[in-house]
Amino acid sequence: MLDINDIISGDQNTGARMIRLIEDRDPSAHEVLKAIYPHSGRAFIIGITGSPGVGKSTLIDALIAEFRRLDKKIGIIAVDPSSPISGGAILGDRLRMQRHAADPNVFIRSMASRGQKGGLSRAAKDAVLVLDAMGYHIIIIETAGAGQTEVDVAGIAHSVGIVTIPGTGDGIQAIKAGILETGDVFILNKCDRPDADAAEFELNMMISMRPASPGSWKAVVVKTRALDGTGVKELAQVFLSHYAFLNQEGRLEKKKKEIELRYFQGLVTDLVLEKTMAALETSKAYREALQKIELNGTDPLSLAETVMGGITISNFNSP
Ligand SMILES: Nc1nc2c(ncn2[C@@H]2O[C@H](COP(=O)(O)OP(=O)(O)OP(=O)(O)O)[C@@H](O)[C@H]2O)c(=O)[nH]1
Ligand SMILES: [Mg+2]
Repeated sequence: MLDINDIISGDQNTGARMIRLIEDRDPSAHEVLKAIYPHSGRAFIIGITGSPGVGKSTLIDALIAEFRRLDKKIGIIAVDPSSPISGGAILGDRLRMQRHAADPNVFIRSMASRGQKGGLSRAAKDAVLVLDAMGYHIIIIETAGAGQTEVDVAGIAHSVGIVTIPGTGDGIQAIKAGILETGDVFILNKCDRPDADAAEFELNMMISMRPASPGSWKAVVVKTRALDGTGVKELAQVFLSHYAFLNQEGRLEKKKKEIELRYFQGLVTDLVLEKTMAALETSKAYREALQKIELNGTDPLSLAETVMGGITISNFNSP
């Protein structure tokens, strides 16, 4: 097992090893997570989501620089990235990339969806816990908002930024209704493109149609050009003002409790599945059922009910 003190003291090699264990669903990860849990809960967690290619990684790269200027330690989890964070590599801007890479107060990891039983959301949440315990002030999770392994970023982050771009295709129409509801900050990136003002107008319209309760956060639209950093300073400030807003009237505590509840439910679901399957796979009834399917094609629906004993599948539909 990893030495939890190395995680708490912020050792990046140990942090990276731990995230690999989480990715691999290594059983020892669970014990480490338990041990570091009391050291977590201090970070501000930002989710950045949006269709592939809208510029999330480039934006995050610029945001890192902005938050570093405010002397924040920054941790990044990129979930299932198709392109790397640190525009550096893409831009050929080596200086910029090296600045972040050499900065001991910045930690960037990506996570892939390979072999994830409990889903990538659970793995991302586990990884956030690690970065939190490592002492990062701000943790940013990048997820692609359109894809099969979609991560429920609103179920993990305190503040959700949704990135869109002007024009058709990957534009505003691409925001799914469910995602629109969860956005706290709407980032209109690539505003060097034509139609930025029209897109901003449209976004504001959509936001104004969301049902708002009194005292709730009013979503903000921020126009950016991640490539040259235009608007990124303002974007950082908007996230920080959302954080200040959450810190009033117990809002952050309430949100954290909701996130913990969802985490707990996910953990229980995973454990029920794991333990039930482990128990079943060694049971006689299960082995017999497998043979029956192989031998004479008994209907799998009745067999599933049989192996589960008294529990019939229709029970799952009862209130
Ligand atoms: N014109 C323009 N291009 C940009 C801007 N921001 C990012 N890009 C470019 O858009 C492309 C995609 O950027 P990424 O940062 O990789 O986008 P992403 O959303 O992280 O993409 P995935 O991780 O693949 O979902 C790159 O070629 C960037 O250089 C911008 O403000 N204006
Ligand atoms: Mg990316």
